[in-house]
Amino acid sequence: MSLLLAMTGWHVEDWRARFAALLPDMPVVILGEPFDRRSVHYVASWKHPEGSLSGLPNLAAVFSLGAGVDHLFADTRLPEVPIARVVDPDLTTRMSEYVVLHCLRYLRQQPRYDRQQIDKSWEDDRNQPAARAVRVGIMGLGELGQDAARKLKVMGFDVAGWSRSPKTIDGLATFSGSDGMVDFLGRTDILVSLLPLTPDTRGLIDAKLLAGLAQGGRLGGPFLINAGRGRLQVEADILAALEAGTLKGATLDVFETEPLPAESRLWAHPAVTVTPHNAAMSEPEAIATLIAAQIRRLEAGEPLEHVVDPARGY
Ligand code: NDP
Ligand code: OXD
Repeated sequence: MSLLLAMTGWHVEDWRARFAALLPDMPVVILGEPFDRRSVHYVASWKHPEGSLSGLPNLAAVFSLGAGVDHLFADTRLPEVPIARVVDPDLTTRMSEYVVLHCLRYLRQQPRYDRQQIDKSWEDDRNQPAARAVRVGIMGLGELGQDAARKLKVMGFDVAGWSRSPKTIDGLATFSGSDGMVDFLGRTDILVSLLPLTPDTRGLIDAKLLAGLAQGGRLGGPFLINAGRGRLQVEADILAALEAGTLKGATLDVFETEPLPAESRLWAHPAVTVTPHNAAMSEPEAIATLIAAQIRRLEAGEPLEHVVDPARGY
């Protein structure tokens, strides 16, 4: 019985070493190296090549090495076995750090001071809004969205959230579905996207959505932070809104095409911050520990945790 690691773009050896230490009785095999397909009971995947998981007759479960599972559902030949994703405090904490960092950068006007420093310009217009006067709207109130909301509230921001199904969360204004969208956007100065990529969310951050954001807020216009998935956003619409001045700035960790192509205008845009899809990286120590515990649960006849619903796509 073996665990197959099927990943692209990450350091597979770090994961192999970590899983081998955690599961000493389970051989760890790597996609691309020779292995017996009948021996594979478990797969840990990050963007495995399409079709590479078919023909594994004893497969019992597939583990996403990230919180998102769109990379799995992109495979039209994905075996029909239970799929579990990452829900882990290490990853969640990393994402909240990213969200709080970039909300604070906008609150404290840091991009502007970075530009002033390059110009050796000492300008202070004495306009520093309080966090309580800045309205953050989080799209996606799941594991990541709710933790980010809690931490933004500790910093004093006025936080609301939007999700697919209605929610009641202490101290948080909540909105849901297409009915709640207009009111949610209309009270948002900093829009944070922590949505999964599904057929319903693809292309959601477009010209229409951006036009609905609050224009009269204390930051002088709205900002966007997208750390969900790149295909949620229409990059041409973001650039157009920045150029029209209806969007003041954007921090993007994820892109329609990754790595972000050299010719993308986002790279050099003065109002755009680009990070290389690492808002919340999966750290092998923490995430292999989570998956090894899941495998031990299955081996002990206990149910898998954090199972995703293929019909919802997340
Ligand atoms: P969860 O599944 O816990 O939460 C997803 C949230 O999105 C839920 O609140 C859900 O609503 C909401 N949602 C889903 N579809 C819709 C829709 N059509 N309309 C409105 N709301 C919707 O996911 P996580 O919080 O754990 O992760 C979110 C995403 O973050 C991941 O899928 C991944 O894409 C991204 N991510 C990015 C990382 C990075 O480094 N950039 C790292 C980790 C994750 P409801 O509550 O009603 O179900
Ligand atoms: C994830 C990611 O989904 O890193 O965990 O994008």
